Amino acid sequence: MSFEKANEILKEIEAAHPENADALEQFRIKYLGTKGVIKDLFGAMKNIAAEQRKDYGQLMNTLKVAAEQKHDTLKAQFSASSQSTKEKIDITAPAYTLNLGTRHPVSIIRHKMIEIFSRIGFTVAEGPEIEDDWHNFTALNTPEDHPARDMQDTFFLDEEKQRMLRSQTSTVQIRVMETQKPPIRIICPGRVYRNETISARAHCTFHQVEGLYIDTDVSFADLKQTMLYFAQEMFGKNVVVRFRPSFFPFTEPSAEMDISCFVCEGKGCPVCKQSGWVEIGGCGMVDPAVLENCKVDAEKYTGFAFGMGIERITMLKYRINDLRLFFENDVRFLKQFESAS
Ligand code: 2NM
Repeated sequence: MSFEKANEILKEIEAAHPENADALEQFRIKYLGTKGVIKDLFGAMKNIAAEQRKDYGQLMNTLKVAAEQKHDTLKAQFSASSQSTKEKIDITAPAYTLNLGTRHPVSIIRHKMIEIFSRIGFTVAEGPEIEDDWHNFTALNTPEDHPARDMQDTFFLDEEKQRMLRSQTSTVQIRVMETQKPPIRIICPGRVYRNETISARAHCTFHQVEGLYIDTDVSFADLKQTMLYFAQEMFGKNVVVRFRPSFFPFTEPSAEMDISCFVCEGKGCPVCKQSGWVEIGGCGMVDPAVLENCKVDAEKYTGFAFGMGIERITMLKYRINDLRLFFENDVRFLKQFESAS
């Protein structure tokens, strides 16, 4: 090995023109490979006279850098051009089919409920799913020893029971009453959470639409007429409603709402379990204590509220007999409700 030899190789590198990726790889192996020319030249360093070693070393570096630069530049060029040639688009190929999904039955009924209530002046209000004790319990007049405050019923997020997954969407109504002045006419659709054993009729998460109407002179008659309007729009003009006395901490008086069975028109069938009536939700006049908790003047204003489970309404409407079908996401079930558009 000598300076002449090294200079010759430098010229060779500068003159080389690998024309494709394969040739470039040959170039790399020849000059830069572990058994390549440059490695050889470095190995010969020990045979160079001591006083020339520095110059020789510099020449070696020039060589190495020249080979590497040529390699890197060409490699970038080849890979850029190979992509543009490989990815030619066949414009005659048939288009991919877009597999559109269908709306979930619970969503269809949620939309229908919103549509019905919006026709009589209710707007949609939404709020957080992670709530605090005030909005989920205390403002709603729920006593300290109420079973809903039990770990068995509510998913608490801390030991102190200060944060929880909301167990009803009335939490949203508290927020609206706290921040807006009456008249208030809202529905609150949304997901709620309860610590239930999963079965054909119960799940740890489901959806509700709760309604709230607050103004001067709102009466139980307004509540009854509103629910009748909803029931007939949803289930048919022949349906009537029935109210049974009940109890909720946040309403007084409170009632359970039934509709006459829209399947058998009250004669008795499996849907109404031969009773002629099916339960669709709960309701009542908002307790003055709840109004005062939200700084609404209970001397001046009254209001009604109601709550319905969307899954329950959906099951009635489509005659679905097992709640778990809603959460299994089996397309054979889901695609029966709305055609893809
Ligand atoms: C129900 C039944 C009865 C209700 C009460 C309130 C509020 F915030 F005004 F106090 N919101 N929703 C209510 C009343 C909910 O669900 C079965």
